[in-house]
Amino acid sequence: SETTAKGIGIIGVPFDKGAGKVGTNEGPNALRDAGLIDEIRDISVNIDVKDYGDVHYELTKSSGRRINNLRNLEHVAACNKALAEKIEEITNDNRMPIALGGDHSIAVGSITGLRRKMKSDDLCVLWVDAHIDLNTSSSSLTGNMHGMPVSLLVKELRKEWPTIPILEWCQAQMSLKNFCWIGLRSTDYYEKLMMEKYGINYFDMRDIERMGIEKVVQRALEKINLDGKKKLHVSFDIDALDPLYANSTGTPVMGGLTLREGVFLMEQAYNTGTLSSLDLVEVNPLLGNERDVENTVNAAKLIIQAACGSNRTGNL
Ligand code: 5AB
Ligand code: MN
Ligand code: MN
Ligand code: MN
Repeated sequence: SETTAKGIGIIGVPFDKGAGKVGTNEGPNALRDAGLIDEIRDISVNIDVKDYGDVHYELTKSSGRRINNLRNLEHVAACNKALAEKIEEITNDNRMPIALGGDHSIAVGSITGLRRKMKSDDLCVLWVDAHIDLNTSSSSLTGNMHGMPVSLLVKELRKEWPTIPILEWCQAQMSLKNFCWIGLRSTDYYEKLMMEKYGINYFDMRDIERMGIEKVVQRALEKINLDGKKKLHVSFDIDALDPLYANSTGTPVMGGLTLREGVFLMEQAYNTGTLSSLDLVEVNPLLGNERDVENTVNAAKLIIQAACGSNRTGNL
């Protein structure tokens, strides 16, 4: 396929300032220490993986005006601005970027970086999550920006936001029509209102129960990429998985995807030939017991490997 990048580019985003708990900043190194990079290399002899290291950022001097209910806004803005530039660099190198979170606020930088290289309508997003992450500064009950990334990226919700000078570079040009969610089971009241108002595309855990994961993935891709001409970004929040497999995360919700469903979803995304980038977020090695951390990291690795074309039958 013409969209297939020459190689893979890993970028770590050791960031937790968008979440309510500390620890997702340890995510990238937990994945690397568990052998992620070599395991991707083992997928096939001609796979070409480059580790771009971690995103570093410096706080820009605050614009002065404080925006209500956005915890650590300066950090979230600065980190994502730096990430967007890295993602742009990786795509310029003709590699598929994989952003290792970090909390889910990093999707703002990762999707903004991708979108700079294409028309907004040429990109579609599969958001795999227990949560819909559609809050605004006025609707959020927590002020945690990992619950707000989508609303910062889409034009439909631009009017719900005050002007935020330090986020000016994030232009909110995506459309909700190009997003589809899988795995939902915990949405806030205001988020549900928006889901209705904008006719948002989603498949929640009940849909997975009824249709099975294969149909759900197929229908989701039909909704956002019917002719397969768009590039596909998958933003995978590890809390989409059931806490049995991924308990080391800040906002676990029972009754989630099995690891097999998560891996299958990603295999099918890869098989479209349109998969062109991935976020794997919300792994928090400081939460849970030793076994939880091991399970969560291993689950995340399997999801990432599936995005790189690993095949459970065994690769040639
Ligand atoms: B995650 C909640 N809706 O806004 C909020 O893990 C949870 O990136 C957000 O999906 C969860 O704080 C954010 C209550
Ligand atoms: Mn979540
Ligand atoms: Mn999320
Ligand atoms: Mn979470």
